[in-house]
Amino acid sequence: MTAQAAKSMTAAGSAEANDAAKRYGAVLFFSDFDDPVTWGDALRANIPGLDFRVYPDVGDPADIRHVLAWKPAPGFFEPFRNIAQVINLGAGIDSLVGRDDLPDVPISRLSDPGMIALMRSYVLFSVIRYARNIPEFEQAKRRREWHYIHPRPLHQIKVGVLGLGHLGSAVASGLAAAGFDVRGWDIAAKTIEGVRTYTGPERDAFLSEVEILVNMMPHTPQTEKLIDKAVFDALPRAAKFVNASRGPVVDEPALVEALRSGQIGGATLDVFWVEPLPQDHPFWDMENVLITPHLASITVPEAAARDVAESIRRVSAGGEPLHRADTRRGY
Ligand code: OXD
Repeated sequence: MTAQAAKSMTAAGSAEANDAAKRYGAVLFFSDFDDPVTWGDALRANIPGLDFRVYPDVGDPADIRHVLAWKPAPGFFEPFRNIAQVINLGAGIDSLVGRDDLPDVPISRLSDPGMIALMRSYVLFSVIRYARNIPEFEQAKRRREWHYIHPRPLHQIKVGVLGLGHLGSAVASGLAAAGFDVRGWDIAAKTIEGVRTYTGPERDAFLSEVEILVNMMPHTPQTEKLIDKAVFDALPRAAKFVNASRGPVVDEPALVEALRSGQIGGATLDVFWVEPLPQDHPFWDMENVLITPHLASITVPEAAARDVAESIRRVSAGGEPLHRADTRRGY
C-alpha cells in the first residue's frame, strides 16, 4: 500500500469514527448469558465510535437501529419502532420467530468459526466418549475394577447426524475427518464430502445402522418432536444419542422410556424442553445420561464482531445483513 493510500484509509476510518452514531444509529445489546463489555469492546474495535447501549440503559428508544439479542422476553421489541435489523446472538433463531412485537426487519444469526469449532469439539467429545467406552470405564473405576474392553476401529463405528445445516454439516465432516463412518439425514438433499447422505423418506434406512445418533436439527414447527419413539425404535438396540441443538426436537418422555428399556443405551444432552432442567426431571437420576447445561457452543465475540459490524454497515447502507435467517423456515 502506498503512503497516500494508507493515509486516505486512515482518514476514512477516522471519518467513520467521528460520525458513527449518525451513520449507523445506536446498537442495543441484550443477553443474560453474554458479556456486554467484551461485546462492546469487540464491536468498537471494528467500528470506532459506535453508539453501543446495553439493556436496560436504552436511552431514547427511537435511537435504536440495530438490536443484538439473545432470547429477549415477549414484548421486548415493542418500544423500538426504528429498528432496521435484529442480530441473534447465537445460531438458533427460534426465540425470534412467531413473535408479534417484532417489526418486519431482517433477522440474522451468528456463524463464526469460533462457534463452529466449539460445537464440533462438543460433538466429537460426546461421540468419542461412547466410541471409546469411557462411560463403562467410569463405572468400572467406581467399582475398583480393571475392566478391559477391546477398542473398535473408528471406521467401523457408524455415526448418524440428523440435520445437515451450517453447524450439522461442520459436525458431520469433523466426525468423518476423525475417522468415523458418518451418515447424515436432512429434510432437503445435501452433499458433504466423506459423508453418506440421506433425505426425506430414506430416514429409516439411515437410522437402521446408526450406533450413535447426533441431533443437529433446528427447532421449528416442522421439527418439534421429530425425534420420537419411532426414531428410537428404528435405531439398532442400545444405540447412543447426543442432542446438541434444541430440546423440543426430541419427544422427551419417549427418550426417557427408550433409556429405561435399553433401546437407547446412553444419552449426552446439552439442551432440553425446559432449561434449566427441572430438579425432578427423570434424566437427573439416570446413570446412562450425561447432562451439560446448554453450552455445547457459544458465540466468541472476538470472532463474531467482524461479521456483526459488517451487517451494521450493510443494513445502514440499505443492504442485506450477513447470515440472514429465513423466519418462515425458522433457521
Ligand atoms: C445457539 C445456542 O443457538 O447456543 O447459538 O444454542
